[in-house]
Amino acid sequence: MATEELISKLTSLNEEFANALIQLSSEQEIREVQAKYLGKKGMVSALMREMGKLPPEDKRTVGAAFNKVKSSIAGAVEGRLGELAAAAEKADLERTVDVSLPGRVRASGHTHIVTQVRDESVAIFGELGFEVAEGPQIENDFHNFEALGFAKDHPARDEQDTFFVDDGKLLLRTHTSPVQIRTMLSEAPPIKIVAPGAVYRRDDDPTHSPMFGQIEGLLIDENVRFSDLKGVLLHFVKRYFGEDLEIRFRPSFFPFVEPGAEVDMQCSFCIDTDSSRCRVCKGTTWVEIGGAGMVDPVVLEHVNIDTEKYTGFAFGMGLERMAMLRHGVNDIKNFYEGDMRFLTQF
Ligand code: FA5
Repeated sequence: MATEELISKLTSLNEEFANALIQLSSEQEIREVQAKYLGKKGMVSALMREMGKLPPEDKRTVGAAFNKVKSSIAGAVEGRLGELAAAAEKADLERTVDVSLPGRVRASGHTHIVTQVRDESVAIFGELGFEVAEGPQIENDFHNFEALGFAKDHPARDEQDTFFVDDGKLLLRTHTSPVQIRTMLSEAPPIKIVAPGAVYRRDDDPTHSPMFGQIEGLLIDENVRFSDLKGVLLHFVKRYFGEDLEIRFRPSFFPFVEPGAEVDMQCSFCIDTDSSRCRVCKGTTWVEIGGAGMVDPVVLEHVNIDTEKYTGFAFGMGLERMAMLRHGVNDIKNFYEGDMRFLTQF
C-alpha cells in the first residue's frame, strides 16, 4: 500500500470511529468499538502492520499520523464517557427530585423589636454626635443610687423597688443612669454619650415589665442649657416618631437633675383623629416617653467635674414604651412572651 493511501485510510478510520461513537450509549458498547479500532486485532493495528512495507523516509510521517489518530480516538472515548455519566446523573436526579416543585423558603430570623428600637435610637443620636457607653446590669448601690443623689432613706429608692442580689450588696440596676456616673468617672468633659440597655424593677402591669430597656443620654460641656436638651429630644422625636409631633416638659423630680422634667410627646396614634377613644394616650393626646433634666451640680461634684466650668443635661427613655407608641402595642408583655405571630410583624 502506498503512503498516501495508508494515510487516507487512517483518516477515514478516524472519521468512521467518530461517527460510530455518537451512536453508542453504554460504556460496554464504547469499549467494544474502541477495541475494534485500537485493539491488537483492531483496524488501526492492521493498518500499522502495513507501515513496515513503506519506504524508510515515509515511516516517520506515517508514524506521527498513527499516534495522532490513536490519541484522537482515546480522547473521543473519554469525552463520550463523560457525557454519558453526566446524562445518567441528571436522569437520576430527575427521578428522585421533582425540579418543577417550588423551592422551600426558609424563615429568616430578625432582631427583636426592642433591639430594633434600641439600634434605631442609637443611630439617630449617633447622627448628633452621641457615642455609645455601656455599664454592668449588676450594679452597686454607689453607682445606681448614692452618686446620683438618692439619700439612704430617700423615698425614690422604694419607688424604684429594686431587685437586690448577694444579700443586698449588689442590685440589678433600676435604670441606665448609673452609666452616667461610670462615664463621668472615667472620662473628662466634654462628654456626649447614649447608654442603651436592660434595667430591672419590681413592676408588673400592662405598661410596666420587671425587665425593660432604657436609653440614657448625657451631655456635659461648657454652656449647656435646658434649650439644648429640648432641641435634642425634639429632634429625636421628630426623626423617630414623625415630623409633625411636638414634645412637652412637665416639671418632675429626679434626685440627679435640677430642674427635672417628665417628657411627653404628642400621641402619634390619634393626632389626626378623634382622641377621646385612643387606647394609647387614653384620650389625653400626650404620652410620657421618659425623664430628663439638667445634671445636678451635686452629681458633678461626686465625680469631680468643675461645676464652675461645666453644665450638662441628661435624659432616660423607655425602649418598650417607644415601641408601644410607634406600633400601637397596648400590653408590654407581648414583647416577652415569645409569640412568633406577634414578633414576626416587626
Ligand atoms: C428614670 O428611670 C430616670 N433614670 C430617667 C432619667 C434619666 C431622668 C436622666 C432624668 C435624667 P423613670 O423611672 O421615669 O426615670 O423611667 C424612665 C422611663 O422608663 C419611663 O418614662 C418609661 O418609659 C420607662 N419605664 C419605667 N418603668 C418601666 C417598666 N417597669 N417597664 C417598662 N418601661 C418602664
